[in-house]
Amino acid sequence: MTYDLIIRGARVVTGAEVVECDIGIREGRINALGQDLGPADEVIDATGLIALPGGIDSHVHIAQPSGPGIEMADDFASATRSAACGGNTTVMPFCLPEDGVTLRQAVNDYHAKADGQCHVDVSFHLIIKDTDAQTLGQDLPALFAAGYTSFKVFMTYAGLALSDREILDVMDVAKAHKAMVMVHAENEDAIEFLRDKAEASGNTGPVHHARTRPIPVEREATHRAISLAEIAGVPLTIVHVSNGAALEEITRARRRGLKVFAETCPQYITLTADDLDRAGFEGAKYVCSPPPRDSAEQAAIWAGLEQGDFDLFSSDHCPFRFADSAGKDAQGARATFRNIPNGIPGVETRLPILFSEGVMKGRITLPRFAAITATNHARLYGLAARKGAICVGADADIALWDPNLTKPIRQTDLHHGSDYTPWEGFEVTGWPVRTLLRGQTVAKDGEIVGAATGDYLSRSAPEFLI
Ligand code: DUC
Ligand code: ZN
Ligand code: ZN
Repeated sequence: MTYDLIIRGARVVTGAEVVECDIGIREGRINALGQDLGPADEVIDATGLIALPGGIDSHVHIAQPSGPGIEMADDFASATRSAACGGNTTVMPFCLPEDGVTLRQAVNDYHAKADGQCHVDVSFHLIIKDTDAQTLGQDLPALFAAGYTSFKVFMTYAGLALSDREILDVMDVAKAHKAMVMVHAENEDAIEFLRDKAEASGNTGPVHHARTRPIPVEREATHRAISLAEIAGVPLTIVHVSNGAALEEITRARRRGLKVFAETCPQYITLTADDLDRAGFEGAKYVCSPPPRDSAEQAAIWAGLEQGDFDLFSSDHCPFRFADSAGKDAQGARATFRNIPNGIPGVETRLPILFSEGVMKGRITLPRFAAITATNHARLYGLAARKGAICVGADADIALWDPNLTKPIRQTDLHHGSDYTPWEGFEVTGWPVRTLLRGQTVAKDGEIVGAATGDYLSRSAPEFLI
């Protein structure tokens, strides 16, 4: 039998093992793992490289409505170019309905933005901001059946935050349809109280974004979200966990037997609130929610990563341009942090940062890296078997990594639509040098290759709910 492609000689990360073997690919799928496979139409000599499952970034925001006059820096073309160059083969953005638009219409509009534009595969989570009968009784069930099997609810942001009762009603629908609930856990009333006080005292610079969202704001909401999920009888994922106290709520719930999954992001192991205190308006570049904390909390997050408390490591890519009145320099943003758009770019740097700081520094193993950057994302969001692992039968979504390549992160090397990276100058050892999507090279040596061949992925229920 002739393969379309053989990747020869890499150290291949297959589930719990790392083995030196060939990967035989036919018709876009992994057909064989073994020694001396052949013949093939094409051979990639990957000696000295590491073959990892293509990254799945299950938490990104692309072309999401962001309020009057504000524009996200990425469309689907630029975000997925950036994703591919960063070693990813699937991204999962959120579909947010604008006011007065039904969830179904929002999904249709979002597809129109993505169709034909994507350099990696994509699949949409839904954001539930309306809990009317049409949304919960009709739109959501129909969308679940059509393969949109996860959605996010917010406990913060005026206009987006749901009450506890609303969250319970949404969870009840999730239970009936075996969908995954993702929660943004921060207490809106507490933030509003602290924000009003800060502004009244003239504390209006970017660092006060972090100071008005202290750890108890997140810890309390995490505890409440878990309690609501326990009452409703559903599993849930707490996204972007930033600190040890919130993580403790999760590990405690798990010890009681609850199915609570935890996600963290590069900003919580590498940035601190001091970054929001940089001179002038520079701190705005680091405004995201929850905010980066301090070095003690970074250590707590690392401990969670090392001990296996985190299931998911995502970017929360939410890009705005810095020198732009439609971005971080929005109207009123210099007058008060309240008006600074929330979010930072990171889809291209997520994997290199964790590889360098985690794998190369001996904190996590390669199989653990694969689990929290790809495999678990596929399992928790209904893509298992096809995505997230190098195994026979799966799509040939593979990133080849050079563990000896050292270079700093530079905005000039990145492909996102933002005009800065929060990690400018951050030294990284270990970079993805080639990304293959269903056996086709989509990025090589930091540049995109070929046309936009990404597909839309309809999903099953999360693995543990089937
Ligand atoms: N939450 C996110 O998940 N992303 C960006 C902003 C936010 O609050
Ligand atoms: Zn969030
Ligand atoms: Zn997010």
